[in-house]
Amino acid sequence: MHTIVDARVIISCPGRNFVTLKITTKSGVYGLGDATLNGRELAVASYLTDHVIPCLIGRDARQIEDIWQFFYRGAYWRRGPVTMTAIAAVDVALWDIKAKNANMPLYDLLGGASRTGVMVYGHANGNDLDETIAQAKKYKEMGYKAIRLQSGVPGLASTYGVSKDKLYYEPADAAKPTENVWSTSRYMPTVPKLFAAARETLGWDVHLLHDVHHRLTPLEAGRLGKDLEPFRPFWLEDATPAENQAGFRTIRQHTTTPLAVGEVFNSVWDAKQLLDEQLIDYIRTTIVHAGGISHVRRIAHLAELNNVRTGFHGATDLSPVCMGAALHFDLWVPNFGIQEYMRHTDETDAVFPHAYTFSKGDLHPGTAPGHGVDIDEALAAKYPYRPASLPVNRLEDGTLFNW
Ligand code: CS2
Ligand code: MG
Repeated sequence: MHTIVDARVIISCPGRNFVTLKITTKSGVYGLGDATLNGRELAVASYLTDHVIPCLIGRDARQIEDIWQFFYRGAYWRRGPVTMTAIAAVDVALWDIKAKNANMPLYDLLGGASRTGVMVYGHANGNDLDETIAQAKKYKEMGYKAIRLQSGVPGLASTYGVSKDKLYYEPADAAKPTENVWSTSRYMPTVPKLFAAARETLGWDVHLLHDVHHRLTPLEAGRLGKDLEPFRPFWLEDATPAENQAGFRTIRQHTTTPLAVGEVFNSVWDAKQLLDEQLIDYIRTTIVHAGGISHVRRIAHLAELNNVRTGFHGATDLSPVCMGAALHFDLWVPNFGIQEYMRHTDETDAVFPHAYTFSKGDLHPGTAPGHGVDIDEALAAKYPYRPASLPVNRLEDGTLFNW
């Protein structure tokens, strides 16, 4: 009944590429895991097909932890985004199967609901301050309690987070990396003006967030955090590249603005110093890129010991399968903070029918057994893979910089 008899990788591109792992047991019960790594989808698909699936067939699907350890310790070349995304897909699919066999929603299997709903934040962006504020007003009217603000920068042709289409933002916009131009000195003065205008227009009963997207030095991040303090941001995200975790000590010395980081992390080791030293306030590392529920649960527990809350990544390049599973985790985890919610397109939602719903600024995963997300394989087959890469950034003098 519990023996894994089939495991398949399904690649589909309903507007953007998604990679899904479907594991089926002898009883016919199957589980789904998201294996999408934006711009590196085929690398994960190959890792699963060539190195994981041959070792999965014949195993007992109930042994989630043993299977996790087999693919983590057994890989020898531990960690890394490709490996940990592949392991995550297996892990989430097996948790989906276990919850279906228990005939309970995944959050009940994890320990039950700790809250009535999952507070989410939407993305308001625009080419300039006025456009961004106008979008933010629409999100507030839609009932969002939290809104991320990203605006164009005068003098720069493009910048992170400002989409051509206001609701759906997809940064992987070409087969080969698009080259964007960046200027920190042009950017720095724009964010405090944006937040001042937002507070003026939206008031104080809405959380406001901003994503720096890895583009400042720790000292510059301290400066920006201090400049934003009068406007009480919910968080400043990815203020500086986090390979050098100690760099966050500098930011902490200069500002009380809450800090969020971790969407590019793929294991607890990427965050351990940040958590042990309480250098951040929210950890964004989510289940699709960090080994699945089994590993992110460890990260969340270490965060809990250090007054850090979860703030999972939830961009459109994480599939509805990831969103569905993340919402079950969010509903259960004691140190929940917030969940990012970039709505998927209608064509994506049609490929991935799901039980989660939005109401009054919260998402709820639903009570369907498992994580509540399925895949319409016939429809998925109608959207073939399309090469797509994330952009790169250069400074105005041509220096290759952080995107
Ligand atoms: C962003 C993402 O959602 C976020 O906070 O950082 O849009 C990120 O740029 C993409 O997920 C990269 O694929
Ligand atoms: Mg981000």
